[in-house]
Amino acid sequence: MSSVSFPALITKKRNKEELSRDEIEAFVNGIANNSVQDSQIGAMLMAMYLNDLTMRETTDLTRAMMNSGDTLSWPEEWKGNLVDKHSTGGVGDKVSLILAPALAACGVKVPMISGRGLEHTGGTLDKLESIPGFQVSVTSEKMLDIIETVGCCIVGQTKKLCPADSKMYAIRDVTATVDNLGLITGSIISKKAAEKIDALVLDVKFGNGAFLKDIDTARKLARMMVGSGNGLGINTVSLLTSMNSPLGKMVGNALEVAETVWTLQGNGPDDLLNLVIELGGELLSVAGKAPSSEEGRRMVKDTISDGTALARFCHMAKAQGVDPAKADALCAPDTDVFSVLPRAGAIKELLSRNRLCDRY
Ligand code: IUR
Repeated sequence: MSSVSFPALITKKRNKEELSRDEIEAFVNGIANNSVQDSQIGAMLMAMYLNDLTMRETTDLTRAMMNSGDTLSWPEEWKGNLVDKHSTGGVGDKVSLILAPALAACGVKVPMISGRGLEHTGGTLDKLESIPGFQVSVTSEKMLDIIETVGCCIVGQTKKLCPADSKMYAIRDVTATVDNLGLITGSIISKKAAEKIDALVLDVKFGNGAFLKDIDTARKLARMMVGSGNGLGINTVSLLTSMNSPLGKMVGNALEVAETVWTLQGNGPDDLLNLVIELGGELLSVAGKAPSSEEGRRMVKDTISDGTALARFCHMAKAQGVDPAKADALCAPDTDVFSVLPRAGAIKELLSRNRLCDRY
């Protein structure tokens, strides 16, 4: 759009009219190049919050946010093989740490960009950083190299990826506009779309330990995110899963890494293992890598029982900076994972008092 009047766009949305794709792009580009004032962003977010975004507006917002910064690019021969997973977050949710290497062992490529903890839920990056030496900040060249050799990596976001989202999120946070389904969808899916993946599975959690408490709202968000992902050409599927109790038995960064290793060794708790298998099966199916989700589930399960997922996890840890001897010690059969993880003494003491180890 040639010359845009931001107040006119705010007025239009305030008056409950739909914004066109060009109008949404103009506003988001204005956010990215600092030509829209923070007060205008706040006003637009509140207009969107109060009047909601249609599915079409949400997809256009997501696309514009994705295009506000760098996007990743991959070798031509990887086309069709790039997949990822996103969870809206829950207590004890260490699924990504297990699923990424399991998927890599199934032969797909997983350029997973993860986040930090939000409210009471821990972040995948914080969990991985409890392994001494694990680097989550890597360049895109290094990311390509790791995925080439390992098949997966789990890294943090750079400032250049979806810069409009960082700005919008900061303003949503102080203008009481966080919990709008269209805005949440734009924020989450734009970052996944910037990875330039072909397929995506979403774990949308509901319940008293989740960001969304009731299943109906979770279902609406799931539908919106699936619609937006598909609208951007990503084969997207979503599962609604309960967060009325923590996932697995371990909660806390180092403890969750320990439970990840135990699960990859075939000794994980059923709820965690089943969720990994369900999400992986749906993803492989929607990605066209398995003829059905049932077959996809079998593929994921096999990588855990034959040890190939654990081997990928160990390889990923080494590729992301962990001392090879330490990574081997962490993943070895019959290993004491706490000999590698920090605060081993304190954690062991806690475990022995709570007798949590017995359950394994
Ligand atoms: N995570 C995101 O990446 N964006 C959001 O808006 C929320 C969680 I809520």
